[in-house]
Amino acid sequence: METFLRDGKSMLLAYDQGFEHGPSLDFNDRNVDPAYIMEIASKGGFNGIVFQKGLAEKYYDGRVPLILKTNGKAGLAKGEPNSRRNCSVEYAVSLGAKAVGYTIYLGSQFEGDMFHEFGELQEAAHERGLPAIAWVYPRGQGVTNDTSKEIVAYAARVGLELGADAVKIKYTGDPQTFSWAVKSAGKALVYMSGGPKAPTDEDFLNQVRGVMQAGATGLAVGRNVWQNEDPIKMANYLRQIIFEKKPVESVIRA
Ligand code: FBP
Repeated sequence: METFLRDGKSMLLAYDQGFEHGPSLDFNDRNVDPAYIMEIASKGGFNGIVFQKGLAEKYYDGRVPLILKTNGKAGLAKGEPNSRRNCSVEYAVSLGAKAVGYTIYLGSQFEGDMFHEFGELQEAAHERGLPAIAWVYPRGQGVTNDTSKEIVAYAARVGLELGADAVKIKYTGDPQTFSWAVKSAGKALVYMSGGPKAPTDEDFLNQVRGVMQAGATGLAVGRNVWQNEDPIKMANYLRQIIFEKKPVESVIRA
């Protein structure tokens, strides 16, 4: 994961929501354009950008290390979530990827299929010297509260045991409970998944500060950056909290 770290910390920009949620739910006239997101990743000082292969083929320009997301599901189908691979490690490498990503829906009826596919992906990635990042999202018939201390720690642990170099998990809401997830992840690095845009910048920054206080490596965020009126300003705030460990008030008032 070295490629994506600065002083052991990291800030990644995620942009697969057009696939996961559909463009009408999350995008406006500006952020519907992947070239705009590439610009934010570069100017905002992000340590990596997450694209599906179609966006990587047409918009990735090499300015920021690429994480190729190798599976995904659209938001229209009902029922138990399943997400299958749509890109090989070889093809990801040919597009310039320095890591591969994969979502596992822990608790779904189909979790076994995703464990299996992630296992294959992780081995193929490691054979080529690439890290494998697991988005582990508890979801489906076995899950009632996907942000409880117990379930988020379980997600982190499954990622570790499946050989993920890093896990991307949801925030539990406070540093104390999130630190149990970080401990459970062991040597797998922990990234917080951003979630829907918070009501204010301060609300989101408080989450990020809590995540870092809990010992996480950083965050892999989408909507809270590129839905912001001023994504570069938000990126500047985030860098100060993640890398300089500044408190939220001093960052916002500076
Ligand atoms: P956000 O910061 O916008 O939540 O992005 C993180 C992410 O993991 C994306 O990679 C993915 O598209 C999205 O969340 C999935 O969200 P969910 O499945 O929870 O609706």
